[in-house]
Amino acid sequence: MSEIPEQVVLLSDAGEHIGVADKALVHTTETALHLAFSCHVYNADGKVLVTRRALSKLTWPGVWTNSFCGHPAPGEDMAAAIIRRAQHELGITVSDVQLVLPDFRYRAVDSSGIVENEICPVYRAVTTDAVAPNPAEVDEFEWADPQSLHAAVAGTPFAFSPWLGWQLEQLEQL
Ligand SMILES: [Mn+2]
Repeated sequence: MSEIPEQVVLLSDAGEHIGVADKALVHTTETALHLAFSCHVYNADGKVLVTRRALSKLTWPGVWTNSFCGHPAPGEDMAAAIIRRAQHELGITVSDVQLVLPDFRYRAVDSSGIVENEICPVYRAVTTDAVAPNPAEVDEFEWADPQSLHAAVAGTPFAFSPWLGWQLEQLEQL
């Protein structure tokens, strides 16, 4: 069975769509700027979902990070991409999807040398579902008190994904 390779949207420095690329080929040591999103999922108790990236992932394997991230497919609505990835990575349905950092952008280099380079608007969403992680994406997860997570990431940012640290810094300034 063959699958169409997952594609990402390439962006100009001004954020205009300038093309598409295979997701599997875009993340290299000279990754071109592309469109992504990050999502922070909350439960009914106000806890935030923190996930540990699968050990098999190309970038930042085994690193603790925000609930989930993804790349919208060319022409795909961002909310639709978020709902799709929540189901794929975590087996959950999310609702009340809110854009909280529309202009978030970052470039980071993994210890392997692989670069992430994204315009990556940040969303928050809620779920009432039990998390059922896809082992190809998520190794472990925890529901954390948001203030405790902020303190941990601010105190030891090296123990988390770089984008989580930058996102929490910017969210604190809202
Ligand atoms: Mn990416």
